[in-house]
Amino acid sequence: MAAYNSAGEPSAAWTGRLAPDDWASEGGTVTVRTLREMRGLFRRNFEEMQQADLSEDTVIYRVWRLRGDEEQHIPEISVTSIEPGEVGGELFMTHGHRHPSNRGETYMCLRGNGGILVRDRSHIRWYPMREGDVVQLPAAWAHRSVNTGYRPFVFSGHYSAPFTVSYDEILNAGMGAAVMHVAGDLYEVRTNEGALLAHGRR
Ligand code: S6P
Ligand code: ZN
Repeated sequence: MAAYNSAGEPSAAWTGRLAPDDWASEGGTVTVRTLREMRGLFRRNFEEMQQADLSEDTVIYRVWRLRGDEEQHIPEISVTSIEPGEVGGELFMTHGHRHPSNRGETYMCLRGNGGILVRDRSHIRWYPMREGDVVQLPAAWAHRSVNTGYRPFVFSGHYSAPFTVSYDEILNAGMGAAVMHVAGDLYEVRTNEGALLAHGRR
């Protein structure tokens, strides 16, 4: 984005608008992730899910992104909405990724209840979020968001342009922990080795 047009006048700002109830969007792009695209990420294997009658077309989350600009240091903004639900007890979540080494990110919860699972080498942490909570993530931390509630969990993410993240590491090695609905209103965050990291109410 050039700050000035060819006549030397300030150019128009980029604008966008998202209506998160129906995902009507002006500007920006909307990406929909279904269970089909989450193959291999939930603990329960895909064949079991199909037997459990969870359609491959089940929407897990949607992401709206409005571009930023690297040269002008305009950060990108995204809004993600994760549906409520679970797969074999594991609560609906995003794929998860890591950013390039010099780019962290700020998250803010707009609606609902959820949290962010983060991992840096063998350190795994859980940050629960409800409306108004902000979490700032250093670049080295891989992160995945999880809806722990009964309504959509909606949050914004703010990061340097352009959007370039690495998904392979999470696909191959996971986050090292899972957020499970255990009984009633309770959820637990447990490492792959079974240690309890956190628990809370949905
Ligand atoms: C980008 C930011 C979010 C996620 C979005 C979906 O840095 O963290 O916009 O991209 O929540 O998650 P994922 O793991 O599918 O990219
Ligand atoms: Zn991110």
